[in-house]
Amino acid sequence: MVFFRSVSLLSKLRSRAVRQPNLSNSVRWLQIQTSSPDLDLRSQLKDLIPEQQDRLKKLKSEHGKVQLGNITVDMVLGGMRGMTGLLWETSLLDPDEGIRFRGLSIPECQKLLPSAKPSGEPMPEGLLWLLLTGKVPTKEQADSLSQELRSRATIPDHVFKTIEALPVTAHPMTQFATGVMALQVQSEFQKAYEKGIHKSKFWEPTYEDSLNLIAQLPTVASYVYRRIYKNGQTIPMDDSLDYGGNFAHMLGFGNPEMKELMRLYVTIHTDHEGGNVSAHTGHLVASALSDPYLSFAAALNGLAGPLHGLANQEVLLWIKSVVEECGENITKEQLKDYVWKTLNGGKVVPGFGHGVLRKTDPRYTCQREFALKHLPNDPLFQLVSKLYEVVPPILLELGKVKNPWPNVDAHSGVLLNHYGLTEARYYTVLFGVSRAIGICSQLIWDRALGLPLERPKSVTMEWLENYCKKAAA
Ligand code: NMX
Ligand code: MLT
Repeated sequence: MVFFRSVSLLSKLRSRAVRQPNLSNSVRWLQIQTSSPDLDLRSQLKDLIPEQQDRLKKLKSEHGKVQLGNITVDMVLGGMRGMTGLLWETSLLDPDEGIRFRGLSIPECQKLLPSAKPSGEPMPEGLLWLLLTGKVPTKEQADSLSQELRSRATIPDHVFKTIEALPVTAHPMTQFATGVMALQVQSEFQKAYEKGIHKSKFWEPTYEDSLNLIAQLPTVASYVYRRIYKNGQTIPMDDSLDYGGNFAHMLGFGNPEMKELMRLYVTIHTDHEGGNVSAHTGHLVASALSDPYLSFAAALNGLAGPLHGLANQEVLLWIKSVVEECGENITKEQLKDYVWKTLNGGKVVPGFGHGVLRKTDPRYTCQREFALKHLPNDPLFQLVSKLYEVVPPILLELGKVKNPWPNVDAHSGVLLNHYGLTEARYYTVLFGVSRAIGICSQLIWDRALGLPLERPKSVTMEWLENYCKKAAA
């Protein structure tokens, strides 16, 4: 408990530090103090679990009957929007401010999490440590986790053979999810369950599966990329590189800026509280005690939908179609016409809108800052900037769109495209590798806290009509 408080204290100090720059040194000091020197993530977690179990027990016994709001018919018919119904410890989304990972905003993570190079982008390993423990790791802890993930990354040969059984033309997400299903045969949780493991120990094989899965995903994902786009010529892992750097390397990108982009990309895509389609699906499937591979494969299938993760593919394809039709130096008037043509064709403008956010996604903003720093003259980046001005007023004019502002997917493609990763159909796989870090972190806590089977009540239209008639009488 004390560690979770440290993070919120750290967060408060950070916001004070923004107002009082002379405090920033003490924040740096606090960051070092919040982490004990233990380099073993699993043993840190083991220490934290009993106090979090007690916390949940207390919450249930003291406040279990407190109401969290009213459920309306609109919510039932409207995809459960605004209905609080899930426990998700690793991150929380504020509609105006955006995501906080264990209390830390994206700019705070960029300042506080360890980086692979001085003043560089945060390492995804650092974020994994933060999501799991609520503590900001030291550089030594992040490096130790990098090393551990590399040691877990060997892939059984049958996984590649299973992917090879699919036509090379199969969508990259289909190939990737198939690879994850093939990895499932090594599940420690499944083996332990078959042997009759006591439920108080469920989190332990879940931890093993989760770390193995997170470690192995970049290799599987790179295999899919190199299979489809680079004649199957794979690139082995580099033992000197961290998680994000290695992923860029195995995909075939040696540029140090691309490695930095990959670290940032993976970090910001990891987690977005629990209600988004992929996280919710993973959590739901895992609630049946399906192991992390089964649960994450299900999550990936949700991520592959165009209203969710596939939107990053859709954005770049849409931008490229704009350029094809109107050229790179398109005027704002031409752009407006193109947006209206898309809407009048019964399609959404990809990369804009959100189920929860009501302001520009901070994940968009930090990618824009990356672009302003590294590729300000890239023509597609300039087009994305123009879209920021043109699209929101048009969506507002429609009168029904609740959030006209850009989301994470509006920006990611042009950055990847700039460094040579031009194959838009592949983009959702990158999102998928990243999302495993958030979903698996929460899944370990699901098991540690003994969260129950998820099973909400459904009703028919007739039931609702009768209920409303009775309520009105
Ligand atoms: N373009 C056109 N219409 C839109 C858009 C958009 N970008 N965003 C919302 N609308 C429409 C929406 O389709 C709905 O229309 P209808 O009543 O005719 O069905 C209406 O506006 C109200 O929708 P909202 O309540 O504003 O949004 P909702 O919570 O239902 O959906 C999204 C959220 C993200 C699915 C929606 O904004 C969208 O389709 N955006 C484009 C796709 C996209 O970028 N998805 C990625 C989201 C982030 N991610 O990575 O998952
Ligand atoms: C996500 O990152 O999962 C998306 O922004 C969608 C969401 O939060 O609903």
